[in-house]
Amino acid sequence: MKHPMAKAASLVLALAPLASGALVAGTAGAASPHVTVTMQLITNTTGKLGGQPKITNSNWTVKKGETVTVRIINHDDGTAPLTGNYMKYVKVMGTKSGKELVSGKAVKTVSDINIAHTFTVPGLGFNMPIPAAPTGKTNVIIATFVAKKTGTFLWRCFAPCGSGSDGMAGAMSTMTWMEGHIKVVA
Ligand SMILES: [Cu+2]
Repeated sequence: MKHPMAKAASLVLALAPLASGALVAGTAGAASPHVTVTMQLITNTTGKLGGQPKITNSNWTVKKGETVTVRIINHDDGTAPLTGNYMKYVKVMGTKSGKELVSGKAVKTVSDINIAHTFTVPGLGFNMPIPAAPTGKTNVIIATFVAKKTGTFLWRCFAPCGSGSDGMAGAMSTMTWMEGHIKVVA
């Protein structure tokens, strides 16, 4: 299926050649580089894990010290409340403002019963709880951070949104579905 963002993405990629492999919109600030990474949280998936949720554009690269805005367009109206040690991920962590925007509203936390997924990078102390979208609609979750160290960091979702008795199999244990890598380069 043709990605609705494809046209816009190729345009901005042409403007932001530094941020390879990502849907990145560069702004031309000379002093402080700033990129935007856009991911989509989709549920109309096919194949072996068909029907399970997936975060698109799951591997991307940014530069140490640049300001990165992560923008997640969430199409998933289902919830998967956090459990056990993962309950801490109801909180927004590691963002510049200590908050994230949920469809324009700044929040520090998302109520557990409304959580659909998380976008969590433990190695960077960064966490975005993703509330379920209104039925049949999308919500957009936006947060900004600065990567302060180089390396390759695993991100993952900590909401039990996959298959199996605990919801942690299937998409939840499959790279590029509910986990991926962020590379921070010098
Ligand atoms: Cu998830």
